[in-house]
Amino acid sequence: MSRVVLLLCALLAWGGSALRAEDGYDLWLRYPLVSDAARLREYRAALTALVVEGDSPTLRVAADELARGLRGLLGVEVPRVGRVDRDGVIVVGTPAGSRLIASLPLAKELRAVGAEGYVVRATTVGGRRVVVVAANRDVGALYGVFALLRRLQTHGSLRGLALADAPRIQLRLLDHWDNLDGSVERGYAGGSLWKWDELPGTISPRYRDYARANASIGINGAVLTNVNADARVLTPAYLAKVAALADVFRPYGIRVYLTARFSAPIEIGGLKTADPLDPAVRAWWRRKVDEIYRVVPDFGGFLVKANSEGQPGPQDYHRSHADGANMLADALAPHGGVVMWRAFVYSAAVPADRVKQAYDEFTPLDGAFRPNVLVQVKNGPLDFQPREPFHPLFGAMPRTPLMMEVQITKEYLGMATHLVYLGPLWREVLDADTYARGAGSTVAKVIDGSLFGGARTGIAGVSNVGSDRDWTGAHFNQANWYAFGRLAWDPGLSAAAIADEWIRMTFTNDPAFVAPVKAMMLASREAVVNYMTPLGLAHLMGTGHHYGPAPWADAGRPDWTPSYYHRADTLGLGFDRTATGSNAVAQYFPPVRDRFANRATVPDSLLLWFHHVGWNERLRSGRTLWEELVHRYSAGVDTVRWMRRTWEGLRGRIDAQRYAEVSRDLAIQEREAKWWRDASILYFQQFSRMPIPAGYEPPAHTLEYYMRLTCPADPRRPTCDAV
Ligand code: BDP
Repeated sequence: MSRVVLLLCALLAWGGSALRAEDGYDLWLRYPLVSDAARLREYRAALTALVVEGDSPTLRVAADELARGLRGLLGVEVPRVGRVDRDGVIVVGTPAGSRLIASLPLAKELRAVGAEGYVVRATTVGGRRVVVVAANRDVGALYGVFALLRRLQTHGSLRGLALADAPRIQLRLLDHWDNLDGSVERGYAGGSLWKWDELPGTISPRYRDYARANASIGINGAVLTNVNADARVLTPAYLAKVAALADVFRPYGIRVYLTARFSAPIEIGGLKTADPLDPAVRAWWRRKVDEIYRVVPDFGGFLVKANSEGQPGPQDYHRSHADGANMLADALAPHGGVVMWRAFVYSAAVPADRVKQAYDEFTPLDGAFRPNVLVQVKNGPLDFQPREPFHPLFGAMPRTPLMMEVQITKEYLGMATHLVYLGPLWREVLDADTYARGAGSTVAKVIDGSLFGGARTGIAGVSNVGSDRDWTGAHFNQANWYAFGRLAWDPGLSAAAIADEWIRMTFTNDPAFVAPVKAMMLASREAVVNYMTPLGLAHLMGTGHHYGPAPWADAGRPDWTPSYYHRADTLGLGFDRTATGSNAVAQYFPPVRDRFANRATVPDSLLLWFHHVGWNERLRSGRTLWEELVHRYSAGVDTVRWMRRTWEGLRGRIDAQRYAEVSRDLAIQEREAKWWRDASILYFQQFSRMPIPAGYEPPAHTLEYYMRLTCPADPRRPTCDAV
């Protein structure tokens, strides 16, 4: 077909597709025709053909992606050619595989970007204008291709194009909490993406699209299975399935990892014990690991949840976490695999303050782990709440590589339904200053290895990807997958910049859409903090489903109940974690410790996390605690209302299907924000015994009404219709 005809076809297709219904499957890789005419002309002149020297599965997918992207964005077929025979050739490759790339003066730039980085630049070859996508390894070239496409997708100029980038963190992983029966532990994005019953014979096309999406944001590993592990995944039948997935992911630079159930030697190995110092147990794991590497030669390693929430672990045999981790590490080391040992531990015995336990158990083990062990620490010391202070372990284990684990799936933040952009939450944690080595010792520097000079670095996000057509259960949840990848690659990126590129790529470059939607996204995290857990409150949700408000819930062990955390009484509200209380604050370095411990300096946002505050005490705003509480809860609802109005003003600017689906979810979110507010205010009012201050909306129902509500069992959208 001639170029003209192709162009016509593309234009026709575009005419109908500009606002065609979209279901979200294409994520941020939609590649619609560039709508800005000047940019389109610029791109068509600058990008006319493609040269890929060298051959490998990774280079092939890079070339395919580039061709696919250009076909959509430019509306023309960009031909593969053998050499630079015209202006506008894109040259992709590595110095090792491409003579052309090797001949260019890029050695210094390439040295600086390491194994996974890339250099993308406009230059000339034999007097012809070219765009070079160069890297040291093929996977870097793939990342460079995605960087170039991102530039086009966001309508950036190609003039003087000179990108050079490399990931600051080595292991950038998605942790899937997926079970072998196809369910997902609190995944809330539908069922598991992995069709274990069909594998290895049937390979869903979604696996490849999942890998493309991950590679486009630099994610280079996937833990396939739930931390609450099932030993069966280590049996030969399942390993064949795991190998099939690994084969699909490999060209995209993604390694697979598995969760290792500590008692597997007993459950599937027929041993009497799983004691990590027992020679038979050690030999069993060595054989098992060798077997895994026979089918998955680039297997990444194990993620382990041990002696936490009833999971088996080395303490069952009076051994330490280090004994357990090191045993697995010794089995993996000959193959280059790692152990990610989770610090999310708390024992069956209810501790005085649950948030202290990880620090108390792990700091004595600093330096005791093998070099291929990383300790994986949640961002905060409790459990993925809308807001927590940063985890005090960051900075406190200078001789141990600490990975950070964040939760992309929003277990405690409205799950699939609520629009909550997590970029600001993660930015807040990464920027938190631990003061471990004086001012500037941020969490980002702990996990990227620059503070203590550790050899291994990593970050993991609990995935929200599932089997829903839109992958994540709602369109805006895709932004959190995207933001996690971008921050894992560069923990210095701003939440606003990430939101900006995601909106442009996912919806439209129309400034009248981008600006208001970005504002919504950036306000959304503080909104959820306000309508669920303002002022440093935490863990007020219903037991089991973790969805709606239930500050009154009192079933189960004390440290799973809201009253353990909020400590409301007639005098005041909040958990005293200063020296007069649990003294958890002592786990932070000075001056952070002093700032949190002192009522005059603790930020309002963490006030009730660290202090029990009298109902009539005045806060910085001049309002009393009770007034401020009502104020914040109300502000959270107001923000959601504003988000909804903002969205209503955008009708017609994007396709109808996604617009309508977001509208539907925002309506649910508004209803539920009010549910949270009203139920929480009424509950705390029993203790404050004060009226709702003038000017604030009265709750819609009585406290008894909210206490009687039960959520339907659908964990994806367990909205209480009666709210
Ligand atoms: C909590 C979840 C639970 C997980 C646990 C974990 O409620 O389902 O198993 O964390 O991280 O957030 O191990």
